[in-house]
Amino acid sequence: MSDVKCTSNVFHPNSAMDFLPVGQLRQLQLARYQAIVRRAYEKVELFRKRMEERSLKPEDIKSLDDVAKLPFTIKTDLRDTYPFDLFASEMSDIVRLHASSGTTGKPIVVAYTQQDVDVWASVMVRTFAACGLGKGDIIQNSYGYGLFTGGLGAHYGAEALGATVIPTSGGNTERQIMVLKDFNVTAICCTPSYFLHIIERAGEMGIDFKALPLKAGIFGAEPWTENMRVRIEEEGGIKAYDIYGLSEIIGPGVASACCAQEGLHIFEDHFYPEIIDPQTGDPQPDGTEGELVFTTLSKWAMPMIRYRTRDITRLMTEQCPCGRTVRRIARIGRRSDDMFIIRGVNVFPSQIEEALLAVEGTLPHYQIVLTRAKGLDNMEVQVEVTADLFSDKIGAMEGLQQKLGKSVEHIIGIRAKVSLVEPHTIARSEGKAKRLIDKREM
Ligand code: DLL
Repeated sequence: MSDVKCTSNVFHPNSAMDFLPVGQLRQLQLARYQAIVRRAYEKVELFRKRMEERSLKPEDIKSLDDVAKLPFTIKTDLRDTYPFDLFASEMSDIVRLHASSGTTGKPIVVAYTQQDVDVWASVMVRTFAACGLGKGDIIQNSYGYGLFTGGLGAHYGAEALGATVIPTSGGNTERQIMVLKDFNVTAICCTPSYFLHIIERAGEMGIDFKALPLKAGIFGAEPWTENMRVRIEEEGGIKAYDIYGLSEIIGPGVASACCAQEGLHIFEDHFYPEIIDPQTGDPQPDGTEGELVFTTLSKWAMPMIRYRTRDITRLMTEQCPCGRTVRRIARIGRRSDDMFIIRGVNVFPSQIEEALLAVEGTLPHYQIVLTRAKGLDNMEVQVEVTADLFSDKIGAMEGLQQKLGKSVEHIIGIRAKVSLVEPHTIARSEGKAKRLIDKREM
């Protein structure tokens, strides 16, 4: 608590585990790791077979270093065992199912016992507390309710926190704005791109966003950049916190930003992190960028052992000014699988966003369109510009276009056609923004 940035640190009894001495935390993690491997071995056929192929028994996990011997679990394992074959509990002990998009048409299914749902609420309480919220806050939950884990995950956490939760779910932006304004909402939960849409619509409705009691946004479920955070904070007059999670592990509540807003603390007593080289699968030392892998240490209905998230980040081990001892992950800007290759160069949509937002006059609404003509790949970046600029002289537009082109080229190393479009021309999303349109025939 040495840093002035962290004066808003809110302590909630559930957060005690965030501050555990590291030695104690490692002991707890090992005991839980051993128990969950035993459970998965005894109850889940796919996992047992993979252990047997490696001549491994649960008792071979004697230290946390031994976990590197265990097989990985990947997204297609969930597709191949669809719908219920990874469950370790009887259906009669499962109180909730959620689903998320898979690699093919079928979704992946995830399950929770009552104990799992309780753990989920408790890690969401720790998330909200880390973001400075507590009893007395009025939380508008605009994550989608339904099969998506965002809505119900945040909902039960907000209730357990003792806050007032308004379950608006996603969509109907004008009603969202009415609720924000009339119900004295102090925090909103949604994707960062949807929040931008809300601010923009509120502006058109003549609402002064900064005059509202809203003080925090609990944003996640899609990659966003530090530039975008700064813009949201300026335009919304709020603190914008990054929260991370994935259905396979629990949903939201795996990791959260804190008052220091530098990286996201992992709730390590429930989710054991590793960073691996995405090509070789080899464990990487702390601080090295690579693919994030999680083992669920307490998830009873559907234990996940060494699940490869495809999210690229690094583990930050330096002491955080907020005082939490659990490790952090750096903001996740990209996945190992949303990468596209154009003219032999690997590109991530978040890199394009960064290039665009580095230039004044653009709005954070953009789309990347990939086409192929006569065997040549082309990339067009369509980006909305402010209304003032759009109505301005042709010269100014051309100047901006060139600047953006250079900025993109500077960051990704190849040229792209930049098209400036009027505000509101790019389709808005109420959930995850669709940034990439790949029209190439692969
Ligand atoms: O998006 C869970 C969630 C809901 C997280 C609400 C945060 C808030 P899935 O639909 O399974 O679960 O998608 C998980 O979304 O592997 C990341 O690639 C991406 N993702 C989630 N949060 C972030 C974030 C939910 N803060 C996938 N930054 C993950 C970057 C994120 N990417």
